[in-house]
Amino acid sequence: MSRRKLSKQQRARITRIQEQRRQLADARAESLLSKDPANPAVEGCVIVRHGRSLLVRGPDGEAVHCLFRQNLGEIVCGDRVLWQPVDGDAGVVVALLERNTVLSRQDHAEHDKPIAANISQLVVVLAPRPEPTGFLLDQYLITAERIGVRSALCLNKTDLLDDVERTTFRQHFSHYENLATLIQVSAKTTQGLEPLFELLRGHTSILVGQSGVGKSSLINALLPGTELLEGELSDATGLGRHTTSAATLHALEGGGEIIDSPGVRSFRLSRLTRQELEDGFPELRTLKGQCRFSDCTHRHEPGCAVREALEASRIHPDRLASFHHLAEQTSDR
Ligand SMILES: Nc1nc2c(ncn2[C@@H]2O[C@H](COP(=O)(O)OP(=O)(O)OP(=O)(O)O)[C@@H](O)[C@H]2O)c(=O)[nH]1
Ligand SMILES: [Mg+2]
Ligand SMILES: [Zn+2]
Repeated sequence: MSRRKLSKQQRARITRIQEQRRQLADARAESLLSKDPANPAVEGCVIVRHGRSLLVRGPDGEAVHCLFRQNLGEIVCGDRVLWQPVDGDAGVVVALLERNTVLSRQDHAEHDKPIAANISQLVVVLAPRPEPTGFLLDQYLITAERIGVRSALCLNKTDLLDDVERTTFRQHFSHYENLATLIQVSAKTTQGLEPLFELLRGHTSILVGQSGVGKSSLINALLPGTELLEGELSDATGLGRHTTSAATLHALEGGGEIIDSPGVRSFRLSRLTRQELEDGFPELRTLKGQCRFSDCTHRHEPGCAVREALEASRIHPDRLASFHHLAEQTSDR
């Protein structure tokens, strides 16, 4: 059942239960801290969050189970934290360090919900199956523009296509080549994996996209050691397939980190003003102030620089259609 359909009473009950759990988690964290008050706090990076507990990477690369003080806000994968070792091999996170970047999506109540922090690159994964939607891709690219990270398109499952289909598939996205790096790869045959490695080197990247495009498979191919874990998990669920449920960070050999994220059916942008939306499209941003009317909608006005660019093939019609679609949802419409 979707959140929206819950009654007021049900919502109040959920809020009450959540608050009780929060207080319980806080009490446990404080009780652990009081047992080992003298341990100095050390810096770490959040590998994954499961509800009210975290897996944090310690100074020697070891993974430590941590509780966290509940007044620290939403801690997510990729966050840098200070944690205090307690009780043998566990820890309590006592501070959240400043973030360089944060990737968020909107939840049902239209609140921004962080997904991952401190990323420097957003890699949108697409595959011939499930069929890609350009609209979702555009929303990711706008987000990357807005938070100031590099973006790339990774076309996976090329083994499912013959040579002609592969060329067609790539051509379908060729107009994105001005906006993002384009890579064709197969997690199954590992063809094209080397350029992907190069792209990721030295960056903290997040793989995003629809469920089933092969994000986790790509990470398994990049980091053969993790394959075992995925296989075990997938057998344990009995589903024969493991659907990622929480954003998880993996260290890459040779430097850099990669975050696997749960698949989405749709990605809701934060609520933007029309100007913010235009700024999310580099090809529109460069034409800023060049239309005859300052409130030009770029649909039918005379002297529209955007429509001129469209006619001169400097803007792709699908991108402009995406813009118009999204403009209908801007906050200052
Ligand atoms: N033929 C082929 N199948 C692939 C390839 N990569 C992944 N698959 C298959 O696609 C299915 C989904 O792969 P996952 O890696 O679980 O996809 P995901 O994007 O992580 O999915 P979520 O975790 O649900 O978001 C699995 O059955 C994979 O075996 C590929 O390169 N070629
Ligand atoms: Mg996955
Ligand atoms: Zn215009």
